[in-house]
Amino acid sequence: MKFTLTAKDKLSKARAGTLETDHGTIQTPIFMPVGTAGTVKAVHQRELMADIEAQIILGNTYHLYLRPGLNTIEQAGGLHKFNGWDKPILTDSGGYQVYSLTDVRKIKEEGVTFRSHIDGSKHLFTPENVMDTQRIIGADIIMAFDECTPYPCDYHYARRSLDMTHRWLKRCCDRFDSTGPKYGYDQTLFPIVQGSVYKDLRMKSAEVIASFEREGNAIGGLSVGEPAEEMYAMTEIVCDILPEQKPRYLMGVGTPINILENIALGIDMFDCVMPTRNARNGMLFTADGVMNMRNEKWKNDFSPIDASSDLWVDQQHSKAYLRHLIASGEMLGAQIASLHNLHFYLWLVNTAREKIISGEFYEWKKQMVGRLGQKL
Ligand code: PRF
Repeated sequence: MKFTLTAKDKLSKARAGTLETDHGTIQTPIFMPVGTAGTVKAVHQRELMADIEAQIILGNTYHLYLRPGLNTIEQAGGLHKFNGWDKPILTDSGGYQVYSLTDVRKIKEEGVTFRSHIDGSKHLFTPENVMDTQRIIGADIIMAFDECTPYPCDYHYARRSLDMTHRWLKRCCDRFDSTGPKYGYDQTLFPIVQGSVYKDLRMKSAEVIASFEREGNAIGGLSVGEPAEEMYAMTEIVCDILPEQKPRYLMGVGTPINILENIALGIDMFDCVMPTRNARNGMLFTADGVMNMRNEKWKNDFSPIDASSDLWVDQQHSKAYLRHLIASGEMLGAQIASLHNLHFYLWLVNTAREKIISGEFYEWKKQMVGRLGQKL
């Protein structure tokens, strides 16, 4: 993997770059649609490529390990072959899903014991077996096994958890470095900074993570319920310590405004379920704020879903039609809304990139944050 910085904004810490993987080049800053179970929910791979122009998608170790299981993915020749997506894939380690999706769990030095949310069966994730699992899934970028602390989190718990996440990271690296890729293309491991909302813990974690000298670094444990200002403060502290020449990935963030503010602080990569999950509930993101498509006020509005968009469905279909589909629980409603939201998120990060390169990012961001904060 190779990361090259293309441009740096003068009035903020925003950067534009390129990240080269064996499955293609990613232009940063980038948003990665979430494809938890090997599918970006309600969006076909052909639409991801042609309509949304997604450059990389995410998969989840936790879900793929439980279903379809490693045997099937390995026999298919890896996740790219299995799901027919031959561009880059990043997998999260399960270091978040086991905490957010399973309630029966034990966190010990060895790893985490949990029960499947599907059939209640018992499993153990360790730093070692999670590396092996992600080798088999075959993602281009794989994530370290961490503990994402909840919010709020007591200082002493956050410190103890952080120390364990760092010890787990050493075990992740040892295992990852002593095994090779399974399918002939390169894989790389990103470590994850934790430390809750405590400045000293975040600084310490960023220093430890940087000292591992991996090809990219991630920030976890944010966007878990803390006020946005606290999230930005932590991102800023951490970005000042993480090496400039390597990509920085902020996990699970966020709203369009969160994305712009974090780009301004030096983040290069994002993922979030919000555009797809909210789409399925009838919420559309636009440059002028969010629209709730369940609202009566769209009932007889026959104007295009988004007149400013060049996405086919945004021009082809009216707000009234989409409202009808969503209100009736029609599958096509979820499909159109998901396409729209992902297209908007990709437009947002692509435009941020263009503005960083042209030197207009700071002004544009200020103006966009104002527009995005409106209610339609
Ligand atoms: N750790 C991992 N995945 C994550 C997070 C984390 O802290 C977050 C936090 N927003 C989202 N996804 N492994």
